This record gives sequence, C-alpha cells and structure tokens, in this order.
Amino acid sequence: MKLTLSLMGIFLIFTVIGCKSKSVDTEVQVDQTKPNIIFIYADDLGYGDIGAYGGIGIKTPNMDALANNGLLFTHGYASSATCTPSRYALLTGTYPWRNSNAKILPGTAPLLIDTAQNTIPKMLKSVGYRTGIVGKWHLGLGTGMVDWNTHITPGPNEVGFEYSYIMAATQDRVPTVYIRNGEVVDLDSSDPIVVDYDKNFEGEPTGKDNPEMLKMKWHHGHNNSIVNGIPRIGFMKGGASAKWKDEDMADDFLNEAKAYIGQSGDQPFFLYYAMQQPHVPRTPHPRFVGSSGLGPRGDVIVEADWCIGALMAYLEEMNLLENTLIFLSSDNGPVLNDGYYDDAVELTGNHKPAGPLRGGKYSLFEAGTRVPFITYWKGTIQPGKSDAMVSQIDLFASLAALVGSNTSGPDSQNLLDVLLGKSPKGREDLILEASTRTAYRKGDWAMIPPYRGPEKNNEVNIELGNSTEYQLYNLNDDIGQQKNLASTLPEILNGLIADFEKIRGTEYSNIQKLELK
Ligand code: NG6
Ligand code: CA
Repeated sequence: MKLTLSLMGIFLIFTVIGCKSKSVDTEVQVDQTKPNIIFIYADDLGYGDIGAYGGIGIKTPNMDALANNGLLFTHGYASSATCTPSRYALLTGTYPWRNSNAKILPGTAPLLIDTAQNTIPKMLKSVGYRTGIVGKWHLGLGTGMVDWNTHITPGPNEVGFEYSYIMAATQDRVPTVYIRNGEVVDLDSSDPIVVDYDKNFEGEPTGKDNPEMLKMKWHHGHNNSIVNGIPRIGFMKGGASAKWKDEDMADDFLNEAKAYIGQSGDQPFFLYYAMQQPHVPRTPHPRFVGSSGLGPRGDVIVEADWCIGALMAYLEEMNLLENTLIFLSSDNGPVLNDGYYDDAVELTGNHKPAGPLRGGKYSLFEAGTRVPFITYWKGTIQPGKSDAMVSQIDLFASLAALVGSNTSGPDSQNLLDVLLGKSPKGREDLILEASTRTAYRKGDWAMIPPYRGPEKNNEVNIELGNSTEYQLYNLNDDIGQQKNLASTLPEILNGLIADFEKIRGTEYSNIQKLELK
C-alpha cells in the first residue's frame, strides 16, 4: 500500500514536471532585456494623418491598433523637418545641426555617417543583435564618386547594419534601383548604370523635354530623367533590368522585411523598416488605387497601413509579438504638393495631415517635426497616452539602457521608462531643426529665433517659420502657434534664448544679433 502510494507520488511528480516543461515549450519566452526591436519609419507622414491622432480622412486601422494597444505620444518629435537630418539623428543620437552636411542629399552624395561614429545598429550588434535595414536610406553612399556597377561602399553595412536592402535616396531621386548589401539588385553588367545630378546623358529623354512620355506630371523640380513614366530628380542611364517598379515598392520592402524577420533564430534582431510612403511620387499598388478617396497620397497611406498590418500578422504568426518592441514614427511632417500633380491638395477635403499644428514639412513650426510617435510591446507596454516630450534622438540612449549597453550618441537622453510608459517625465528641452535653421522647445514653450528668408514656400504652400522677429508660443493653450508672445513676455523669451544658446551656441541665425536689439 505504502509502496503504491509513493510510486503514485513519483508518477504525479513526473506528470507535473512533464506538463510544466511542455507548457514552457509552447509559451513565449520573453526576454525583457533583449527584445527584438523594429523601427517602422514612415516618410512625410503627418501628425494628423492617422486615426489614432484624430485624422479623419484616411482609415488607418493597423497604425491605430499599434497606438491603441501601445503608447501614443502627443509630444513626440523627429529631429528635423526633412528626411536626411532626421534619419542621421535617429541612428546616431546626434543633433543634425552638428553636421553641416546633414541636409537633403542627392542620390550621389557620399555617406553622411562617419564609419567611426557610433550608431544604434552598431550598439545593438555589440550586445548580440542581428541588425538589418529595409527601405529608404537617404544618408549617402560611398566616398564621392559612386560606381553603381561595382560593390558600393561604405554604406549601411559599414555603419552597423549586417543586412541592407535599400533605395539609395528617395523614390523621386535616381538611381531608381534597389541595393542589397552594396550590390545593385538584378543589374545586367552589359547595361551599366551611370548617374549625374548636373547634366543629362546625350539622347536620354527628360521630364522637361518629353512631357508626352509622362504618366505623372511634375509641378516643381522633378523634371530630369524619366523612369516608369515618372520624371525624377537627377539623370540616370542604363540599368534597365534593375529599375524598381514603383507600384511594387511597398510589397518589395514588406517581403524583404518579413524575410529578414523570418530568419530569426535564437539571436534577437533589430530591423529598421524605412517605408517610402507617403513621400512623392505616390504610386499605390493597383489594389489600393482609390482606396482612400483622397487620391494617391491617401491611397499610399492606406497601403502603408496595410503593410504594417501584414507585418504585425507575420510577427504574430511567428510567435514574436511578446518579444518585440516596435517603434512607429515619421521622419518629418506632412506636405501635400511636393512636386508632382497628384491631386493631394485638391482631394484632401476635411482631412488635415498636420492635425491642429501649424506648418508642415520644411517648417520650424510644430508640424515640421511633431509627428506620430508610438511605442508598442505586447504584454510589456501598457496601453495609454503620454504627453511627455520625447524625440527620436532619444531612441539610442533609451535602447542602450534597455539592452545593457553604455554607449550612445552625444545628444540622446535615456528615456526608456518614458518610452515604456513607466514614467511621465520626458525631456526638459529640445532643439528642433528645419533646413539648417533651428528652434527651441522647453516646457510648454516654443521659441523660434529670427531668420531672414521667405515666410512661406509657395510651391509646397507651407509656412516655414521665418520672421525677422523672435517668435514665442505657449503650446499648452496655443497649439496652432497663432499668438506670438515674444514682445509681451520678454523675461520668458530671454530665458529661453539663453538656454537655447547654451546648447546651440550663438551662431544660429542669418540675422546679426546686433540688429535684434
Ligand atoms: C526636395 C524635393 C521634394 C523632396 C524633398 C526631400 C524638389 C523641388 N523638391 O528638394 O520633392 O524630394 O527634397 O524630401 O526637388 S525628404 O523627405 O526626403 O526630405
Ligand atoms: Ca521625409
């Protein structure tokens, strides 16, 4: 009897152990310190473009799901109101105005990031991550004279990414080919690629001279080489077999992103998924044409949203959601007409891409840099909203803190607890940039120093923030920056100028300080 009982006991113990190890097998092992990390980085997506941020014109259920089940930041910033400087700051944790070359780059620009410079992918690699980029690069390649027909280096692979599948610059700039780990994809060596941003190649049609060849018309700029019926910035010859098909770009990048994720083994991964939408030229795949009712700009946002949904579904299918920290944002604010006739202005209706904010892409006003900013980590980040001021520049130090690295970029602040929703206390202040001009944000205040220059870019119809006077706005009760309080609150203004100059130095304006007195 006794023996039977103890045998039964042993049997029970084994059963329990057996069950336990079985449930451990099927349950997800969450490593809180080394999750997979994905940056989903849209191009020119505005603060008011998506539903979760109050957007009314375009249905974005997948981005909304990330926001509603993650943390939505109301004061999340890109570092600059244009692409290259924002991406530079994101990856290096360095203010873009510290590097005088951090401007919108042509497709032939040399690599902007010094290969000796620290970057997020380098930092993550050093603690055991696989690192990959899929999508828009726009940070320069090579050292000056790129030969597109040989191995292109240095590039993303030399600044920390073990895998890269990129377009060199933008969708509207040549070369219009994908580059995988430094090699142009599908290039036929008997049809070499040449690129020039100054002069055309003899006999090649251009948007300017051959309007009959265009399926999309240019409004300003964008009248050089024609690829797929779309006139581009810059001249390109050759490489016919390698040219991307614009309408397939979203699927091409999504498939690459999924393939990269699919190779996951035991190592955690970092994926920088740099989407091309809704930057011009807006070329939705046929299955999205007409999906928004707002023309191609709305349609490519629907397309981008669908891609994000597909990516999320894939992560779920791979059982990776609990193990993956996702960051969704945009490189700069929105623009409607950015150089092509694509009905973005005509069809926008009540949809306000910048939401309640003033300005847009290129602007020192809020809409230039305040963008959708969402963190999502299933089971770890509690759903909610945060009004803390955070910048993309802070991803570096915050992620370093998460994964146990002590390296970072010079301007990056560790806001890990804020990004994970454990603290409401964000940055105290932040320098914002737009085409090498800078402004200052501290507490509720936005201060814009005087700049000589047009008040508005009439081609894109966006107010740039230039004024010969200082501007001071209280964003708490004037989010639309309508009441300039500079002359009524001189003490606050002077305090802000002093704080700003401590970081920025005094050589920030093209107006002499003396003239201001
Ligand atoms: C501008 C282009 C604009 C866009 C922008 C870069 C003209 C007239 N305009 O110079 O269309 O390409 O550069 O956008 O060429 S960004 O989002 O990559 O910064
Ligand atoms: Ca952009």
